[in-house]
Amino acid sequence: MTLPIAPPSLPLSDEDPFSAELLDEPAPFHERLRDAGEVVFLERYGVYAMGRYATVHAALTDWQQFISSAGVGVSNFRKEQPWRPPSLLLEADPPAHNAPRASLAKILSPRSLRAYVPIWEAAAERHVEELLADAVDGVLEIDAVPTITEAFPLRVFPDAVGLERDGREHLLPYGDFVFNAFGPHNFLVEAGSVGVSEHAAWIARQCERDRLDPTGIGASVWAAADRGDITEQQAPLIIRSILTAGVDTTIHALSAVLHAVANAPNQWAALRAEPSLARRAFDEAIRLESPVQTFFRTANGDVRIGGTVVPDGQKILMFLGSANRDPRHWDHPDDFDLGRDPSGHVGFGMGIHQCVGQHVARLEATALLKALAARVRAIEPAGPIRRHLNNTLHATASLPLRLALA
Ligand code: OVM
Repeated sequence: MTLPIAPPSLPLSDEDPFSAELLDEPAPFHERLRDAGEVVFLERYGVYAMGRYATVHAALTDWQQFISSAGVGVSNFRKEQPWRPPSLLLEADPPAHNAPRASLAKILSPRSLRAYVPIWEAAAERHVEELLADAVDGVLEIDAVPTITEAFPLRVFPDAVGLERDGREHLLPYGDFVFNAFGPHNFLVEAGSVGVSEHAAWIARQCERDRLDPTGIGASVWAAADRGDITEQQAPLIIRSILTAGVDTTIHALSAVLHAVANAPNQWAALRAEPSLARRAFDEAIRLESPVQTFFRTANGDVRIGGTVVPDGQKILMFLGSANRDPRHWDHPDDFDLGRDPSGHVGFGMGIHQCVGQHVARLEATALLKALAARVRAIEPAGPIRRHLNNTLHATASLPLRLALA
């Protein structure tokens, strides 16, 4: 394969952001990337990259020049076949993007989700109560990943979508594979390939009308097809997006917020004193940890970014995680600070593709944080966090915590 050659004058980097080392600890690389320039050429992959807030934000909000329909991974749909039918949301531009987006945005709007608020709040309270029942002398040591950050979303989300019980264990590995597959065909894609066709087949079956509980979110996508908002061919692919993008992301975001409060005890105290800060805590943790680290766009025509021209068809890697800690935009960017307004972070993206499921994620997170704040006086690390490597996600394999009961 011949890779594009960078134009002279462009800053170059021979680092591999998809190596185990940089995926495990991306922050030092992000700083080098931001300092190298507005746009940097990654020689290993023959792609352009940006790590500064201003350029990442500008590209995300310019869907005409930074298109998604050629794929948002490193491989270019203009030249290669995608490994699965492209997403109608993530991998589409207007006008094709419009109807699926508008339809799903309505289904996942705060207003439509209101019915789930009391259900998820009660589920969070029960979840925390059951967990804390194992405390000894008012203290509980846990790995928060299996017991909270995976367990709670898996307790509420698949039921809300209306999935059958059997086979739900496919959800996490399927999502993990999709997020790996946006990156290069490296050791992570290789390892994840085992079983992916079974995961994908199960996911595809759950998108069928007859499989879905008639009261759930999946059924409301089919109802949109019945109204003519979307076509019957579009409905299953939109449900596939919900199942792909709605599980791993939320889980790793919940790990991010628990990791953040465990390492900032005064911020946990502030949240306990003012539980309405739960929403801000979640967004500040998304800013700080950026569970979705990167997405690509493709230059539509020769695209000028500051002093650089990215030629038509070239891939541009946007480092959301780097933009979210750019000191050119954020004060003390590496601190978890509930005193700041984190809005404008690009952890959910920005512009027409900004996360359509963000209200679902916020609802899960605030229900859980409020339930914990009511019962847990202090949270501290009980061992080092262990990362789960993924080409796109900043993910957590293990998060040992010590909880002191209120
Ligand atoms: C989709 C999809 C998959 C992965 C991520 C995502 C963050 C969307 O299938 O639409 O958005």
